[in-house]
Amino acid sequence: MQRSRWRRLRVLLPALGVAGLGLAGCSSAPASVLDPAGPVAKDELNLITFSFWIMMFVLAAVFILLGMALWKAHRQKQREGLPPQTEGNNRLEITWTVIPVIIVIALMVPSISTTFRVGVVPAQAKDFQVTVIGHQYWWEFQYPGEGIVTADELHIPVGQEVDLEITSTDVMHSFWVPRLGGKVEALPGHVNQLWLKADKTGVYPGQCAQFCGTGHADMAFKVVVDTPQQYQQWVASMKQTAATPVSAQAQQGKQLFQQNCQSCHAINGVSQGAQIPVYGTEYKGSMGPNLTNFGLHTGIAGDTLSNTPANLAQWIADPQAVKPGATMPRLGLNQSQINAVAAYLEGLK
Ligand SMILES: [Cu+2]
Repeated sequence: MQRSRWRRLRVLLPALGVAGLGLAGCSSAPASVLDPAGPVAKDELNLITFSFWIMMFVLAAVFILLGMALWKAHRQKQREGLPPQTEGNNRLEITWTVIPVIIVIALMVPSISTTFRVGVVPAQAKDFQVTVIGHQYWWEFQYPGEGIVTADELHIPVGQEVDLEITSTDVMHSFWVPRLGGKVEALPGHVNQLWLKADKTGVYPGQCAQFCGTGHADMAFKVVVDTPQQYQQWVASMKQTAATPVSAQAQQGKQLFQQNCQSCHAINGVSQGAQIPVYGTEYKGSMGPNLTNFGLHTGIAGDTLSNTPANLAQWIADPQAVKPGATMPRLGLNQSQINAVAAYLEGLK
């Protein structure tokens, strides 16, 4: 009996060790809440850390008491009959009522204060509003102050408080950038607010955190945190009319785009209406991601593929094969036409 117990322990302990090492690896993941890069995420990590140590304390107390009880029972195994029966121990009952109440209050006070603190949008964020719209299965970012629209890559300047007005056009989504903080539902017909600030430049992965349909797992995006100069350059490039393509292949691609794609996708200066995106209004080409400056994007198809001509051609040829559930149809183009569209789009930068 005792030998089989040891055998089980011999399997269990290394398994726990491997699980521990695996969890320790979480902190270096690119989308980890344990590696915050802004004040909201830091505030939230403080709460996570505080709650974690309280729970570790409870876990340790339970295991120590359990160990003591087992040890005591083990030493007394020769005893026959029932142990002394006690009932109505007031001191014990008060202790195991008061201690959990104290623990719950200790968790409740910082939880409520953090929730309210991060919920107050700072005045500076009012100067920088972005409308975030969840779609099955991609994210639209509208900058009403600048009159620009982009998809799946949210550009913000470093050190700037950003006010995100989050909504959805179809089902419930959830906007989440683990390293910058917050996780807010995107609901159709309702606008939720979330503010963020990034302390360091870089690229921060985001993900839809609410199951929204078949393509949910492929509904990723990036927050690109630029220096103020880089951000201004990006804004200027987004406001420009798309350059006329030079190569014959890209020219053919533009024609094919206008024949096959522009009823769903807008490009500044190419499809009418692309320059007047106003929140809450439908404009020509607003069904799918706005493709202005497409060549600058690092990811495509909800950030499932890196943006290369070959990947783009693969995506155009059969969107369902790349991202099951995607609403983009197969256009029935032949390979040379697909390559032409890819060449045209990759040249937009
Ligand atoms: Cu979603």
